[in-house]
Amino acid sequence: MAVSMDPGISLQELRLAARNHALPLEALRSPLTPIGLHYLLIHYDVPFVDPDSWQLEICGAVERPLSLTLEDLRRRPATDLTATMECAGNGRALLEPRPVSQPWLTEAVGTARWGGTALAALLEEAGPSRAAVDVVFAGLDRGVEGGVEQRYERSLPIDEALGSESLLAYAINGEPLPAQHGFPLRLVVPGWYGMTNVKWLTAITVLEEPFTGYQVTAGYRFKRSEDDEGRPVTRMRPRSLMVPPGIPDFSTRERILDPGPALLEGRAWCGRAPIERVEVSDDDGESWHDADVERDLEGRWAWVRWSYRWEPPRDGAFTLCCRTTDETGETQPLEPEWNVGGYENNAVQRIPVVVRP
Ligand SMILES: Nc1nc2c(c(=O)[nH]1)N[C@H]1C(S)=C(S)[C@@H](COP(=O)(O)O)O[C@H]1N2
Ligand SMILES: [Mo]
Repeated sequence: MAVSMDPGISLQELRLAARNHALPLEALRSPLTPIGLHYLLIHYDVPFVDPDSWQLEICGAVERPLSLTLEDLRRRPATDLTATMECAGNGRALLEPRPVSQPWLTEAVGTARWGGTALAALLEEAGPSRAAVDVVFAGLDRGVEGGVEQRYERSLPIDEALGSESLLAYAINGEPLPAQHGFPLRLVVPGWYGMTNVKWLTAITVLEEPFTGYQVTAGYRFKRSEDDEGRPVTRMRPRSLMVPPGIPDFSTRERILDPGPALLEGRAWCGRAPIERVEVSDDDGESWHDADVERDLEGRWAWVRWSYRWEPPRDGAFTLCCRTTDETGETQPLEPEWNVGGYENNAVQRIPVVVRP
């Protein structure tokens, strides 16, 4: 059996890829991603948490530090938030040269209905200092990254923490959070790339100076070269994906279609501005045709569904593509912008298909 694999993919990357799985693209048909099909990204190990002794600390530059049990959090006003989450490294393995890290192709994304309590209300109760700058969210998981031993920590600017619909989530799609998604509590910041949504949350610390932790000053920066200081990676760029049509060849994943019209469909999302349009191409991005866009989930932060009835003009090979444009006019590029960490690659997805005679 001929297996063609990029010879550059290392065992190290394969080990990461085997732990952290992507969304099978056929699951784009489902408005909410079934829990087991939502993508996963875990930098270190999934921590084992005893829910009876677990507590959330809210501390630092606050008037009233708080210690909350899971019961305390569950007794607070509950809200739901439907949000599409995408890993900032999605598309990394398609960059050349390939940054060595979790080798995502295009499908590190999922949409969930998160259940929990509002972050802003809880922070207001703790009373952040007027001089507050950043809020740091710490997970229970520890590891070494870039030579630095750390627990997983990310910060949000105080205005973002107080002004957004961010949620402290203890439920996903109506179920308690499973271990891999952050049991017992995770942060959900709608519109931001995945790394901001800290899992296994244990402490929220308000700072009066900018946070300088690894995951903000070293990790998750868009840098053109190693010496470039770069800029922080924040909100999701516009992106669309297509359910690969037809049937796949097992080993090459090439798609085989019967002659006649085919329904092309998929999803589009953006964390910066609402989706304006989705277009489809059957000639590798030479010409584009508008798809129908349908909002089948509630709220601003969920992906939209798109569909397009494609009439193959002949039999043979085609490269199908889709691209979306947000309300500010930002559209997906045909080629990615290379950067050191392999972040924010929202280049259009290309799906080679063969229409049989
Ligand atoms: N504590 C902690 N939180 C974390 C991570 C982690 O490794 N540890 N990974 C982050 C990254 S990079 C992403 S993309 C999302 C993935 O969330 P999911 O696995 O629930 O899809 O979680 C984020 N939160
Ligand atoms: Mo990520």
